[in-house]
Formats: sequence, C-alpha cells, structure tokens
Amino acid sequence: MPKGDKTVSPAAEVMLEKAAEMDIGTAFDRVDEMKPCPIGSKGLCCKNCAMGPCRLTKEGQVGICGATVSTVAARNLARGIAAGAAAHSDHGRDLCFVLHGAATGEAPGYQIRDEFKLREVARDLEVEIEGRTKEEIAIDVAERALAEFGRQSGEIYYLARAPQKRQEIWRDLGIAPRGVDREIVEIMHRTHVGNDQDAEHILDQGLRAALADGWGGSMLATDISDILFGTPSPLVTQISLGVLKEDEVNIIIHGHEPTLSEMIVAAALDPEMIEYAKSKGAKGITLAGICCTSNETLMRQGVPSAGNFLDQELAVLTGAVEAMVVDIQCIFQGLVDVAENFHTKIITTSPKAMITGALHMEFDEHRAPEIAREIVKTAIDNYPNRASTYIPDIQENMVPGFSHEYVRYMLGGHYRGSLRPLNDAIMAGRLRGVAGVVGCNNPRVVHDEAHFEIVKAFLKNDVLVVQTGCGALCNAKYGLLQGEALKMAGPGLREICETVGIPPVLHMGSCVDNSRILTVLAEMATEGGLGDDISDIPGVGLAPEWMSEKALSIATYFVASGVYTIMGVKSPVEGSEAVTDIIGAGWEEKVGGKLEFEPDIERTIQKSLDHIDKKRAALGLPEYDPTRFGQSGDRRWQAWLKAREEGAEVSLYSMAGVSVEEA
Ligand code: MSK
Repeated sequence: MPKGDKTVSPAAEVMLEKAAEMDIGTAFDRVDEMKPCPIGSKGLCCKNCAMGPCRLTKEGQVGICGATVSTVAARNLARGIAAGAAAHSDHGRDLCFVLHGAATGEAPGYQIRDEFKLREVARDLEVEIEGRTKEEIAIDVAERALAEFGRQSGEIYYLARAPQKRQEIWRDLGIAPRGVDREIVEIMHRTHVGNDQDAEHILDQGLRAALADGWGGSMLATDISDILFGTPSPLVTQISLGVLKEDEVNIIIHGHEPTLSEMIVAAALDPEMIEYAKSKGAKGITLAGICCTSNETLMRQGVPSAGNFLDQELAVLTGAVEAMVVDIQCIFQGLVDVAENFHTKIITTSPKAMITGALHMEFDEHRAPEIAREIVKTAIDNYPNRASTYIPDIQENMVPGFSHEYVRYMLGGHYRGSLRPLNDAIMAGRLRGVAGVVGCNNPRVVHDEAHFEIVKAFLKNDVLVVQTGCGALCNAKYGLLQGEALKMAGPGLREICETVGIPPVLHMGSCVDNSRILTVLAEMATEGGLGDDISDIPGVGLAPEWMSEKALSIATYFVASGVYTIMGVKSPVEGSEAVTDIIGAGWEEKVGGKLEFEPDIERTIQKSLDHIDKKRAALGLPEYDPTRFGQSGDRRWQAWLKAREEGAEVSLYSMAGVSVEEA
C-alpha cells in the first residue's frame, strides 16, 4: 500500500502497517474487496416490493410497476433522509426521557446542570416558568419536547427560531414540519410501492422530514444534552491514538449518546475505581472517545479523543484497550472480529444496538451510575489479560466546545453578547465568509484528506470554519483546532481570531449539534447587514467524506434552510439527471439552497469560494481582497513565528505571558 493511499493520518498509517503485519483486516481492506454495485450506487435499484428488485440502467427504462429512473432515485434518496432523520431524532427522544427522569428523581445520577438553558428552552416550548422549581419546569419541558415527536398537526415549536422570511418560505411551500415522527413515517408511506410517483413531490417530503430533524429532533437533542450535562465552553484536551496509556486501564467510549458516557466518565474518576485499577496492576484509568460520543464528552468534560470514525478498529489494534463501550450509530460490526485478536471486550449498551459476539450490558437510565460502574469494573478486570501493546506516540492539542451560546458570549460578553462583530467582519471583508465542514469519514476516499485540504484552503482564504462530528475530530488531529493553526489563516481571519482569542476552526459538537450551526446562521440573518434570510449569508455547508444516512438528512436540512451544500465521495442519485436537477437548481429556486455531490477536492474549494463571493456581491459587500488588511498586528504571534523559524520548540500558549515589548 503506497504511503498516504488510504489515510493522511500518521497514527492511522502506523496502525495500518501493524494490521498488515498481523494479517488483520479492517474497513480499509474490506473497501477494496467490496466493489460498489454500479446500479445501486447510482440510486437506480428499486427493492421496495417483491416484484423486483428492479435494476434500471438507463434513462427511459422502467421497473415492473412502471416506476421511472427519477421516481426510483428520488424514493431511494428520500428513504435515506428518513433513516437519517429517524436516527438523530430518536437520539433526541431518549434524552427527553432522561430529562424527565432527572426531574422526577427516577433517573438517579442525572441533574439539571444548566438551569439558564432550561428556562430558555421552556420559553421556546411555551412552558410556564414563573414561580416554579427547575424540576417542575423540566418535567413540562420533557413532556412538551416528547410531544413534538408525536405532534400530528400545526408546526414544531423551534421553527420559530428561524428568520421570519425562512419560516414564510417553508409555509408557502407546505414543507413546515408538523411533527418529527409524522414526517419520517410519511416518507416511508409515500415511497411504498404504488404511492407517490413524482420525483419532485417525493423530495418535497424529504425536505420536510429533514427540517423536522434539524429544527426538531436534533435541536431538541442538543438543547436537552446541554440542560443535563452543561452547555459547552472552550477547554483544552488532546486527540489521536497516543492518548491511550501503556500502563493504565484504557476504556474507549464510542457512538453518540452522552447519557451513558457521562456516567462512565464519573465512574472512571471515582477514587474507589482508580484504587481497584491499581489493585490489578494498572496505574489508573484512561478514558478516550471515538466518533460523536467523543465530541460529547471532550467538549464538556475534556475527555481526550482517540480519533474519528475510521480510527475505531485501529484503536483496538493497539492491543491496549480493555473495553470499547458502544451505544448507537456508526459502530462497525467488524470491531468484534478485530477484537478477537486481542483481549479487548466490545461492550454494547443500547437496547437498540446489539452486535453478535459482543458483551451486552444494557443501559437503563433508572440505574445508570450502577451500570456505568459495572462496565468500568469489567474493563479493569480485563487489564491483567492484556498481551503486547502498540500505541503510536502521536497526539495533538485541541480546543473544542464552541457552543452557539459561547460564540455569542465571546463576541460581546454577558451583557452585549451578539453575533454583531461576526457580521461586521464579513461586511468589511476581513472575513470572506463562513463554512460549516461536517460529517463522516468514508474509506472510499483517503481518510481525512478532503476535510483537511478543504479546511486549510478556507483558512488561507479568510473563511471562518465551524466543524462538528468526525470532520471536527479530523482537523483536531492535524492541529487546526488550536491557536497555532492561525499560521495557516489569511490576514483578516487571523486578525479576528487574535482579537477574540479563538482558533480559526471552531468545534461545535457532535452530529446532532449541527443544529447549533443552524442557530448561528439564524442569528446572523436576523442580526442585520447580511440580508434577512440564511440564504443571503456568504456561506457554504460541506460534508466532504460523508457516508451515513444521517449526513443525507443533515445536508437536506441545511439546503432547506437556505444553504448551498456540497457533499463529496459520490452522488447517490447519479443515475438520474432529473433528480440531480431537482436537488440542485430545483431546490435552489424553491428554498434558496442547493445540494451537489462533488468528489474533487479542488473543485469543491473553488465552488465554495465562488458561491461565497456571489453572495457577497448580491449583498453589495466589497469584493474580497486579502491585501486590504495587511499583516497580523499581534507581535507575540510574530515572535512565535520567528522563534519557530529559528528552530525553538515553543508553544504559542506559552508565549501568552510575553509582554509586547519583550516580543
Ligand atoms: S459519528 S454520522 S461518522 S460524523 Fe457522528 Fe462521525 Fe458521521 Fe458517524
């Protein structure tokens, strides 16, 4: 395997060599063995009834029922959106139950950590606040939130958080979601054989269900996680496989829901558990995350991250993991096979996700602390079974935790918190625009390459980047989520970041936390100066290494909210020109955003910058000109650059105490 052929991650590279040496297969190998079906990959295989599957290979061909290429491709895409919206939203529903239990006392160990946010959410859900205890409010918030899933008519509450103009667009088109579950079920109904057979009409429902996810299920998941576990603010932690420790019990938490992982964090910090680990010969307990469980726990508790989606099997290959504790979504079944070569226990915990061959220790919020301790104890008991280990000595610092509340605060403090300075910077041209670069890894493309290259190009072009999910974890591994990355930023972006004291790439959380990006966009649109709708903002959304149905739902709710969204890898509707047009020019005309699939990294960058410039011109803003703002004025920064050029191993943070005169 040529170097860099599979991944740009040095830690992953080392582990893939190890896997080859040990003859252990991973997703990086399976992808070569499994060629994609040329018909299904283009969206042209219909298996919605037992007359088929009908495999359509060219325009003009129809299935046994007469379904056309565009109908089949649209149905397949809509079903993908439905599955993604269901996954996010079911995650949100479970958090509502935990909040309810925390308030009634039926879920011991959970607390209402952010009462301020509880009150804000209560206000938006029209729950009475005055003269009530936080528990009384929380019970009503949980019940009102749960009712959003089963709501049958009207509109979900959080649509009111969108700019007025956007709400009117949704109402005029008849795509304002009535209830989360209803819109998902309706996709399944419409795409049943012999039902909705007009591609555009099918995909209108795709927009509606995706909105129910973004402004409904996902937004509720984010809000309730913040109420229960705290609204994130920046902190420093580490990432990559080097966070695992040779002489400690290593437990990896992987999946998405913070409900169990937060309890495992508490159990792993318990002095009794640490003593127990010592009694087994370890020096302590190290907890590390993978995927979005990692995002949840690193931004609130500073739990280090072992990596992103494609790092999951590689972490087991270190031989140093006593237990990998998984809950829902993005968990490879292949983990069990890899773990068979080591002592590692794969522990499933969700009643919705069991894996044959894994140890199942089911989570129940009514006795969460007890279950978490049992799991940690199981991992500790496994430590003496460890054989040889191989942990790459590679890790990087990162600064996660930029919730939209913190972004508002950092730009104006408690009393003047607002996004005004952000809008002003875009209007002045210091910032060319904004980009949300989110989503997964996909072994069909080089691991982490597209995320890294695209974000570097944006920084150079003064585009402020926000990231979530595995995309955020990717660029954290390469040092972009810390102050040192300002060396890659253009002069305007660098000045803004230096003034505010932020890295040029802002980590906003997990997959469901893409809802935080929607909130920021809505506030930018209503703040003034950048039009009056999200579609006016010079910004783009990207998922360059997407792989999951959740990514399809996320992309669709960004488009439905007015954002030009580009996904990489390949188009799942490539076989239908009509559907490609519907989600492109068609959706742009309807909702102001469009969805494109562009596998080429350079073209993705160019399309994004062209779009940002087009939006700037439409707003009458000055043309982007990086020479207008000259060099960064931060002399500490200049001193740091000089010191590095001279070969000194000095961190920018360590220079914080250097006076300007000294610098
Ligand atoms: S975990 S959905 S691989 S971002 Fe949220 Fe990562 Fe994508 Fe899963």
